Formats: sequence, C-alpha cells, structure tokens
Amino acid sequence: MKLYFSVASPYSRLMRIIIRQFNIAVDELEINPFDNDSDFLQVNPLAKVPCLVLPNQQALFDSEVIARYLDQEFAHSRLFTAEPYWSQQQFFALLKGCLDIAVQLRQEQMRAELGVESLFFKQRFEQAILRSMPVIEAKLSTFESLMPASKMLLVCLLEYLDFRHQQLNWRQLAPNCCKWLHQHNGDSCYIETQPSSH
Ligand SMILES: N[C@@H](CCC(=O)N[C@@H](CS)C(=O)NCC(=O)O)C(=O)O
Repeated sequence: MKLYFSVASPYSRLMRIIIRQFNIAVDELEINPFDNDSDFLQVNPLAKVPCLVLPNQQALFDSEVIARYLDQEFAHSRLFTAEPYWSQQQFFALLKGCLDIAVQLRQEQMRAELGVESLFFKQRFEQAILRSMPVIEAKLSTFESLMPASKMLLVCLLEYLDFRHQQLNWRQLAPNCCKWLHQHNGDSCYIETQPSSH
C-alpha cells in the first residue's frame, strides 16, 4: 500500500500514527498537495492528503474512511469501538470538526500571505475553535476510557493548534486537555509524526 501524505497535515498524521501503532506495511510518499502532482490528482481528484492506494490500485480517502479501513483490516476493529457508543462517535466528530476549522483557519493565513484574507472568516473560525475547546475539555472528563481513534485524533488536534495557531492559547481554555496531552503524546508513533513545515 502507498500513502500520500504531508508532514504538516493533521489528517495525514492520524494515518501515520495508526500505521506505526499496528506495524502496517505502507510506503509513505510525502507530497505537497498544492503542487498538483499529476500522479496524485489521478488517485485523488480532490487533491487532498491523506490518500491511501491499495495493492489493487483502489484509492481511499478521506482520513476517516482510511482510518476505518485500516482499523478493520489491521487493528481488529478496536479503534472506533468504545462505550457509550454514540457519545464516543459524537466526540470523534467534534474533534474532526474542530480540526476541519483549524485547517480552514490555516488557509486564511495562506490567503493573508496572498493579500486576500477575510477578517470575517478568520474571526468566525477562531471563535468556533475557542467555543469548542471548553466543550472538548468537559466531554473528555465524562469518558471512562476514550475511543482509541479519538485519543489519536485529540493529540493531532492539540498539537496542530500549537503548530499553526499558537495565538489561540487553547491551554487557558482547556487546562485538563493540556495535562491529558502530556500523558498521551510520548509514544514513538506520536513523536515520529510531529507536524513540521519543511
Ligand atoms: N476531509 C479530509 C480533509 C483533508 C484535507 O483537508 N487535507 C489538507 C491538508 S491538511 C489538504 O490536502 N489540502 C489541500 C487543499 O485543500 O487543496 C480528510 O479528512 O482527509
């Protein structure tokens, strides 16, 4: 299998954490999705990473589809299983939604570099993240144990906020998430996949 990824992408990071945690044989191919490489566009017309290409050449995207595929094939379907079931699924959706907005906010930074930033959307995205952090903090404490996929995604989210949006100072709004992060981001699969912008 082949994974198209970028080191700055938090969605790609989730894939790379799963791949490491379960020792899945995957060739990781680093790309910049904005380069519009023709081989990449052939497998994912959306031009977004991550994208997994299976041995039969079938391409899988987006990150949640790939994660659920890897879970079923290589992780005994444990990654998305925890009780209470719907609360755990909802929490995953909350984290993913917050990450989507953090990535949109990053795109506003890129637009600012092009001189076409929208203050309205920048503030809207920032406010959504700032509203979500205390909700994530409160919900986190309600689970006896967190669904494994959510644990991985929460590390990806919090460290992406540190990487791209330090000005938001999420630790002030979610001090228990900060403690939680220190207890959960030390494994090699997290350290090896930390975001960078090289
Ligand atoms: N919903 C997609 C989002 C993927 C995504 O937005 N990836 C970003 C990098 S973090 C990307 O490839 N952006 C390129 C673009 O927007 O053209 C997923 O979960 O995989």
